[in-house]
Amino acid sequence: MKEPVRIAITGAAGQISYSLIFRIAAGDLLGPKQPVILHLLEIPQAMDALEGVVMEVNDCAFPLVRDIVATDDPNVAFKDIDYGLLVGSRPRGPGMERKDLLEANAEIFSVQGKALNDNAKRDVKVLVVGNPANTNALIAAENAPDIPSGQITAMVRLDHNRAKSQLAQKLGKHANDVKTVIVWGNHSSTQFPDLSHCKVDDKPALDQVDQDWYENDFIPTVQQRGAAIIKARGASSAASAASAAIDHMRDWALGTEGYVVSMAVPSDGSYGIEPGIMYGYPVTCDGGKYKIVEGLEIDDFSRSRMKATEDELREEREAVKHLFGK
Ligand code: NAX
Repeated sequence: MKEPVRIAITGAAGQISYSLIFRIAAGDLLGPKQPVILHLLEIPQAMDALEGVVMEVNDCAFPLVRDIVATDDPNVAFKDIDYGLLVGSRPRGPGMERKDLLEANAEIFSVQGKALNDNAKRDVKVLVVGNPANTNALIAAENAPDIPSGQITAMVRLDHNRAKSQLAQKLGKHANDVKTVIVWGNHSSTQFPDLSHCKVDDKPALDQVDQDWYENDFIPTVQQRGAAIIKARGASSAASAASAAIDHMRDWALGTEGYVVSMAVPSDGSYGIEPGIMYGYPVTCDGGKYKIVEGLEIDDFSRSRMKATEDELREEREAVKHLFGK
């Protein structure tokens, strides 16, 4: 058996974590031969609930779980970690403006960025799920100058998976037959789920659907899918979000074998996107590293959609800039 790896999960008593922790403990992230030590972070008010989660993890007698650290201190939670899944965040309260929400979360993620900087392994892989995920990841990265740039990322994989599934259903195919869906930009309703490079059964997707369906049905359906889940379920996406978080981390750690997935990563200027934001890009992963797919042709329609979501991320950054590196 290998040495155990340390995996931190924040918001560990929340509903996404209630799926995520158990799937990681079962080996879905790093495979059935990789033991894990779970580091579970919560706020003080939720420590009783977290204790209940820990009792349940213990009751599963998972073969791969070597230890559990349950804490309300980010410095303890991030000590020597190899992986960090930052799920916990502040939900929008009554009367809270979008700006207030951005600020409240920026405070949380600046504290957690510093704690990552002070405690995590230098090659830690971090995924921010808690919303607003892209900008929270940016704040964490800005507060973790000793963690190499690019090791803190944000999740657009749920949107990517939703796009694959919507297209597969439309064409009566399986999601496995869908290749090179891209989600550009922000995990928000400005995201751009792009089919212009997508192939289904090795044929261009846009030759198999009409433009009207693409623009007026597919794109808004993917953009609004989170709201549709809340309406149907009475609660926001949880198991599907956990599954996407596992997909993101597993692919990053173990590789995609040339398959293109979407990750929000620091913009390096690729495709004309301004550096200094966390932007959803097409990537491939190999040897524990991701690489932005370069050289795709971008038409005018795609360009305007990519710009709209870039503009939103730039606005979000402006709203929280005062918390950079504080
Ligand atoms: P819950 O409200 O069920 O759980 C959140 C948990 O985080 C709570 O237990 C809370 O006590 C804890 N928490 C709050 N502040 C914390 C802090 N500073 N340190 C540690 N823990 C803290 O929310 P859940 O449904 O699990 O969703 C979690 C986050 O994921 C939300 O921000 C949500 O908006 C976001 N999502 C992001 C998605 C994405 O694709 N990027 C999709 C799903 C989800 O909506």
